[in-house]
Amino acid sequence: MKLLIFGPANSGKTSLLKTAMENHTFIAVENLLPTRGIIRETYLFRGLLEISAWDAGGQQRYQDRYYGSQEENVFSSVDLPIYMVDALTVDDTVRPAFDKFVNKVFEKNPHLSTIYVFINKIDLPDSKEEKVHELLTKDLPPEIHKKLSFTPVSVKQGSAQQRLVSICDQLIEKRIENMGKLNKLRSIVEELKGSANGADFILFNKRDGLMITSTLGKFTTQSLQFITFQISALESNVHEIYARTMELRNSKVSPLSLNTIVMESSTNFVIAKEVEEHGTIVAVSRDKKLETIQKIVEVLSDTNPIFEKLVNALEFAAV
Ligand SMILES: Nc1nc2c(ncn2[C@@H]2O[C@H](COP(=O)(O)OP(=O)(O)O)[C@@H](O)[C@H]2O)c(=O)[nH]1
Ligand SMILES: [Mg+2]
Repeated sequence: MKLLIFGPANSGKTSLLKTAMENHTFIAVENLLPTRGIIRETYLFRGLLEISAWDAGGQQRYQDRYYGSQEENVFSSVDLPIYMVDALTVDDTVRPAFDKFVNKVFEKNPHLSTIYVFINKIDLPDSKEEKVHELLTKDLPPEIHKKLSFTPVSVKQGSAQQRLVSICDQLIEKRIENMGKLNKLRSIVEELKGSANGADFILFNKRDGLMITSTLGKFTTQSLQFITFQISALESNVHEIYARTMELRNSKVSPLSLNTIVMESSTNFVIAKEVEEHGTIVAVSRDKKLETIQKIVEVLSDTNPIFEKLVNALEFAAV
């Protein structure tokens, strides 16, 4: 699936992709260098939908190439076109650049139903999103206007990412192959639950941190804010102690891998485990019996057939 994001330099395009698809915080991407030319990146959104994102640097010298020698390559076979403008700039360059993009996208992709327009940075006090909307829509032919979907957003506050996620979710629901993958993963997490005293399992996609599926159906959580479990002071201390213990036992030290974390509340166990490089699964037990934790650990062990099935299903989705 090809996502093409366009718009003037500095409107927030790269910030949006990095925060929504790679789970970086806004602060981490605040000092990005301007994008030079087009950057292409492949994402597996929610572990299900393969997205090839084309992020087009906005400077004029690049713009000329997009509409010149690179036109066929840039504008053909677009599935998800996004135009991003900032809500502060109202000058006479804004509308011609927008018209050019809209016309070219529909010319090259006559069957596309929607171009999504993000009016960004509405968190800023001098944001003029209504003026910008007016500027972009004034005297637009109705047949074009009805194919444009405008949303005032802020990458800084997270509403732009929410909007992008919901657009991509709609795409997943329209695609049979994505729904097939999702149903398969759903039935695997149900199997895990059936073998673990009814514990609930929630599966996350690692790169974007978004939930893929769970035994509780769809619900919203924050995206997981880690890519791999971080080695903190505690873990390096544990490693020291382990190494020393093995030395005193005259045994070999094998590398400690931190891919499972067990926590407890007064009534539950909560276990988080990495599913190879693709995902992270979190289990919440129904009780605090030792037998339950044993079952969860067992079912999540690398050699358990259900867990293997989960790894394979996620790998398959990643192909
Ligand atoms: N206040 C505010 N700043 C933003 C927002 N989105 C992006 N920025 C900032 O705008 C600048 C340009 O962002 P960038 O993603 O590089 O824009 P691009 O040229 O369109 O890729 C960066 O300093 C971002 O931190 C937003 O929603 N609010
Ligand atoms: Mg950029």
